[in-house]
Amino acid sequence: MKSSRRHFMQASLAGSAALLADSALAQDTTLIPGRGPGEPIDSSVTYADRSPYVKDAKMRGSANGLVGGGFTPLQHSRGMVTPSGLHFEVHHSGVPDIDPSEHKLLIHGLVDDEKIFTMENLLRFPSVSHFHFLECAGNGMGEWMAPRGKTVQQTHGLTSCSEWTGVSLKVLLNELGVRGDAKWILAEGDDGARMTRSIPLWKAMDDAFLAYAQNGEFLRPEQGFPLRLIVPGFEGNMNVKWLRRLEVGDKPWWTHHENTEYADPRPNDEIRAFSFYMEARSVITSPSGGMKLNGPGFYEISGLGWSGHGTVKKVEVSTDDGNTWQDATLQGPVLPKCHTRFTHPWRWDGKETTILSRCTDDTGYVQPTYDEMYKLQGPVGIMHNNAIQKWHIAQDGEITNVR
Ligand SMILES: Nc1nc2c(c(=O)[nH]1)N[C@H]1C(S)=C(S)[C@@H](COP(=O)(O)O)O[C@H]1N2
Ligand SMILES: [Mo]
Repeated sequence: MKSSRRHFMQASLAGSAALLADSALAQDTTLIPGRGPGEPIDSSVTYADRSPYVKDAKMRGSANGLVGGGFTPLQHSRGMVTPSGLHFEVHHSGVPDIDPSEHKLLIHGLVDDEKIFTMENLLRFPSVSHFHFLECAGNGMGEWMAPRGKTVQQTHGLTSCSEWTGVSLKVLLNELGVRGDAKWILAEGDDGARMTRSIPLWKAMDDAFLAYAQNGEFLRPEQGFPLRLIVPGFEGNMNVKWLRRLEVGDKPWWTHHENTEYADPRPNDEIRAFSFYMEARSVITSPSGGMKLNGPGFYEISGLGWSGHGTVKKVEVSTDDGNTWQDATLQGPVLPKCHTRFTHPWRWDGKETTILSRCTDDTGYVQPTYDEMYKLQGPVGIMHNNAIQKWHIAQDGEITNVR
């Protein structure tokens, strides 16, 4: 357990051996007496609630009406999984009400055998299950020009992480027989938006899958019930929800979302279409914007790192505005294309400072600063903002987004 020893050593290096000063501990040392029986068991409950004392971890809406969705309260997150009821949502035309017994998936185009699958058919195929993050390419788009979000929910809340279960796309395509000239696949959703995206065939044959379950149960309506595409590590938009049609072709379709919103500006007036990957990013979720430190002393800095290219190799934390950096502990599990929790012990001396984190993935790619992002996209970029996030800590402990 090398990492936990390092963790402990860093903690003791940061000051005296005791992590919490006596004044920070409960003063009343009377033992709590044993309890009598609890509430009678309610056998009519069909789906359990959270503790009534847990009220703060709430979704936060970004829009009303049909276009928009909700942000994950990352400041309250622990570990690497997002509870399904707190998974962020982005809808382009509301959430359709689909009866799974009537839902069908058509696979056609450059295949030997065109087929329509019912949900019952799909559930009979061999299943796969993987933990993956899903991040909207527009996560943090409001932050390009100036720090705007108060909390990490507002600045980074369009990323979440679930265990997804379903059928490997390769297995289905092999069932139909893909023709030699095939290179791309169009995925189409069964919502009013008819969301369509072109997926390269190599990705479809690599690790893409059709998910019908999330965190141990069938998908939430908001996550695409009864069937969605999961394209691990690729921008959220390509993970088409309420999937109804896959068309195999020999070139991309250049759909609305490929032509406009999801293309990125590059130097010399060039545009990068088909960015695909969500590149390595990290953010400190605690302490973070909108929180207040309760006096000097020990705090655990905790956050999430992720990369659409593979696994998180390391996350470094700076508690002095980027002058010095230390390796954080990766809490594990460390899985490919998945949120990875990092922690770092810190003793705050009560002085004004800025804390930030920087992620490196297993390709060697290092999360950029805003200055580096500007060189690439200009200050008016919209999508694929993976720049380093800074939180300022004032002398009174107040934490603000300085980006
Ligand atoms: N059919 C359909 N699929 C869709 C969308 C949509 O509006 N309709 N939104 C996309 C976008 S922009 C994102 S970021 C992800 C969000 O997935 P989630 O709502 O499950 O978090 O779904 C994608 N798939
Ligand atoms: Mo998105």
